[in-house]
Amino acid sequence: MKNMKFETRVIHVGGEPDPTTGAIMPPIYQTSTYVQSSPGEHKGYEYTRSHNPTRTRLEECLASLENAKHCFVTASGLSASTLIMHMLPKGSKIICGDDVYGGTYRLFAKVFPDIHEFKFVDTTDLKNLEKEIQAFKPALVWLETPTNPLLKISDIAAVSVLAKKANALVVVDNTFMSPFFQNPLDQGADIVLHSMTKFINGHSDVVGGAMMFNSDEIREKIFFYQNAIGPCHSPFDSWLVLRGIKTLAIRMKAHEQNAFKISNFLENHPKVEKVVYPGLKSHPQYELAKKQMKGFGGMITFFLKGGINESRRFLENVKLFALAESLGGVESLVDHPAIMTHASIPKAVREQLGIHDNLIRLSVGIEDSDDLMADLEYAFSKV
Ligand code: P1T
Repeated sequence: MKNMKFETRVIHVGGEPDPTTGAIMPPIYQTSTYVQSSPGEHKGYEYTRSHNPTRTRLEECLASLENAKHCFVTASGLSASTLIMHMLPKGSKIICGDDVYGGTYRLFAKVFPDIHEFKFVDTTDLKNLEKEIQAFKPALVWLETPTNPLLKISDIAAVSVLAKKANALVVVDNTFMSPFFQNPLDQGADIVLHSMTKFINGHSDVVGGAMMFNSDEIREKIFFYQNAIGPCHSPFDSWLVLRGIKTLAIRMKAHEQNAFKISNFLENHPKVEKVVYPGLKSHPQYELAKKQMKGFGGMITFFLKGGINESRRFLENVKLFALAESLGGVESLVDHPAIMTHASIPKAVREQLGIHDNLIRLSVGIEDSDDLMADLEYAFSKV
């Protein structure tokens, strides 16, 4: 299948008919353990914390989509990040982009500082990043691109060159683009990470994470920690993702088509101060976005004219856009990062980054774009 297109691989890799019955859909191996014929003699499966055939199918599919040799899926996106942190020797130094998902920030700023040392840096500024790498000597550089929620874009290929010179690994959280729009390993990254909860599953009914990479050494380490710590993905959830992922290509195209229209609508709206969408020419890294991404995705961030009161009025009056944390589902969601997804970042840090009270994040779904814009217009009229 290697030479086949994404649209074919997403349906058929890991989606082969069941060899025993011919069932076209993969069975859910809802089992915790596997019978052995003699101690240590088994068919490659011993216990579901370590391996499960339904999960294996999903891992094969995801590895193929990121052009990777290996993939592990985990209980959540954050548990995938946790395993990467455990893989590093105690006392490692990590440079992390300054604008990341609030839960990632919390994990690095509040959980792991007992074990590693972290520095949050603007990874979009290559000159500054080079200086920081030389001075701090990190073992790993963590990029989220585009970032959550400011949609800042880091140059994966250029950062990978800088990191490699300093013998540092590069991890890219590719959640916002999904493997359909961006493949960081092809651009020099060592590990790509996804919250499968988002676009990969696409139906807001599963929490999960995934990591893809080519190194056998990383595979050994991640497998050890996944098995030793235990954040495994349940067979049923893996099956749901295998079901949801089949439409990833058409969903991403539809998300993007709607996001394009809505970003233009917002850019011309009198109640909007500023819109950030990688597909807009006004995005400061529009040229880089065109170069490293195959599309611009379904996430839009915008700043309302006003402050917290205007944001509340707007958020209380949207109807189709559901006010909820998360993103990447077929249904449109709206989020207020300062109060919701990024509340764990101290206010002073948020303000410095630009996550103000008038910042609103949209996860544009695949409904009809006119209905979505009418919904936003109604909420604007109430502000
Ligand atoms: O929620 P979980 O599956 O553990 O994934 C964490 C995560 C990792 N990386 C990025 C870029 C993310 O956006 C997330 C989760 N984000 C949200 C829940 C949110 O609403 O932004």
